[in-house]
Amino acid sequence: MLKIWGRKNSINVMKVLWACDELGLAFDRVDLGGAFGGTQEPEYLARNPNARVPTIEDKGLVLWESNAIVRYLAVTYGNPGLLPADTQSRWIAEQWMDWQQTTLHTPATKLFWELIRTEPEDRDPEGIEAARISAGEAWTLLDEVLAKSEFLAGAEFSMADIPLGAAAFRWFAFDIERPATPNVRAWYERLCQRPPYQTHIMNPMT
Ligand SMILES: N[C@@H](CCC(=O)N[C@@H](CS)C(=O)NCC(=O)O)C(=O)O
Repeated sequence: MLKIWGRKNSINVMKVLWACDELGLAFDRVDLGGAFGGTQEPEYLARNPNARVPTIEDKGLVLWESNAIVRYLAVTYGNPGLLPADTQSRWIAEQWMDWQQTTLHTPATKLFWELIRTEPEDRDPEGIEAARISAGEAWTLLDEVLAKSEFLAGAEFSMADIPLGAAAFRWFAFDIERPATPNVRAWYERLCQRPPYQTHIMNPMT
């Protein structure tokens, strides 16, 4: 059975759990990382020398990096389901998954750590403001894309929606001013209708 190492309040673990649930895949998950510790244990480092969560093992393959895992699950179990049906949409999906890691991730992570994991008196107001503006610009860019299609890689939900969909829940939950992005909001509300999103993403941030 597919094995997953990682605590379920990690956004990167959430992506994997959401993908599994979309695909109806059974898995065995071990709590690890954060308050659970374990990322520096030799046994874990042998699987994931990057010492982060998530890590999976499936059919003898050990894999880490959340978006790579979502891609693996989509290609292995998600056709049809999470893998876009046509080749061009497949590469558009890949593009948005990379964009989440390279463009949105840094400001989104700054906001999360400052607003959720840092006491108000210890926060970095200038850093929060810079991250808010930077993330707002990224979501505004996405708003133009989502004006033209229901989901990121076209008319159907796909693997592309998972990394950015996980980030969207936090973005709309933060107590901050956001630019108007009606198309992102409508896409997010479509995601909110999906039971796997409700189960794995729509939870209090800790
Ligand atoms: N690029 C990696 C980042 C993984 C990562 O930074 N995971 C965080 C949790 S979201 C982590 O392992 N933090 C240390 C810990 O939980 O102990 C991925 O997408 O999987």
